[in-house]
Amino acid sequence: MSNVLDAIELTRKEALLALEKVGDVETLEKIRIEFLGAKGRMTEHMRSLGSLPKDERPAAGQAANQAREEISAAHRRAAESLKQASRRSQALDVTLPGRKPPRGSSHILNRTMDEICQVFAKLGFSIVEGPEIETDYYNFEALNFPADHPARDMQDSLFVGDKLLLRTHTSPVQIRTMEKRKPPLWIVVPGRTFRRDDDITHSPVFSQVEGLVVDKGITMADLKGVLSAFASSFFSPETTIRLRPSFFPFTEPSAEVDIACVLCGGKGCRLCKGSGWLELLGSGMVDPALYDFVGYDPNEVSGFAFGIGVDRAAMLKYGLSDIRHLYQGDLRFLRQF
Ligand code: FA5
Repeated sequence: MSNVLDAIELTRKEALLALEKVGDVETLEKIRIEFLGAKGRMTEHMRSLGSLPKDERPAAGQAANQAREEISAAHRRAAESLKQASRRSQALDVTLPGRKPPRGSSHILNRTMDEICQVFAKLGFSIVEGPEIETDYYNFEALNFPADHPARDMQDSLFVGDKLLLRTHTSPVQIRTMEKRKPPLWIVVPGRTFRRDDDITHSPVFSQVEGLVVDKGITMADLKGVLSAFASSFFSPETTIRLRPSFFPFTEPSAEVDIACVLCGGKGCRLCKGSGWLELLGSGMVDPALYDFVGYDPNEVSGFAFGIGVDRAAMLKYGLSDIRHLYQGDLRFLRQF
């Protein structure tokens, strides 16, 4: 009797050990055939029960049934864990090409600002920057806007402290640069600017590129020549400009510069409201009063300055109808450029 029970126990142990180690479905199937198959070792044990003496049969039968159930259960567990491992390896298919993380790109406003600066760099201008939080002195006073001067109303300002504000234009960098450097000066100043404005062509945050030239014998013809070269390089070679009289406290005479409408070429259309022209920037000859603030001699030097609205330049170049598209971060809009 103990021989039969020992043999069943040996088969059970060997089967469970083999199932514990199994690493692939082919081996699993071989194990199943060896232990549980029609000619397998457990089937042999069951068959041999009939030849045992009657009184030994129940115990041997019970041991054989129990061993078979245990082996079957271990086989099911091994099959399930192999299935799961294969699913996991499919989820991690190392042969698939990698997923590329989405790549960002330069915002259309930054690109426009770079393009503007590049045009002026080619004309011999160098780039200068200044602070976004500015004093009342540099933003207004030294640019010939005395306290309570009505021209301050043209730039609704955001103050952040006593006589401290978010700069309303890039013109303060004119003064900061002239204080530090002697002529000749040929500079452009790209930067962010802020006003209490908000409609389809005005944003509370916008950008400007300031230009300043101070040298010997500079005239209004130089201003027009430089800005014509800019317009034909930035927009298209056929783009013409016109100067329209205007007023800024820090330039005299002053001019708004318009470009021939980018849509109709000057014939008159919906975009230019029939006039054939689109306003691009403010400009003028540096008011000699500024030279007093920085210690230049107005008999020695003269100059011109301009301030390009970068947002406006981008809107004109790409035909945008609402400035707010530039600040909403909507990828469907941004991906078009
Ligand atoms: C000025 O800011 C002067 N500093 C420009 C200047 C420089 C004149 C040097 C003379 C010499 P103005 O307020 O017109 O000027 O603004 C210049 C340009 O900035 C405008 O033509 C417009 O394109 C842009 N701009 C002004 N306010 C806004 C705004 N809220 N949103 C978007 N663009 C604006």
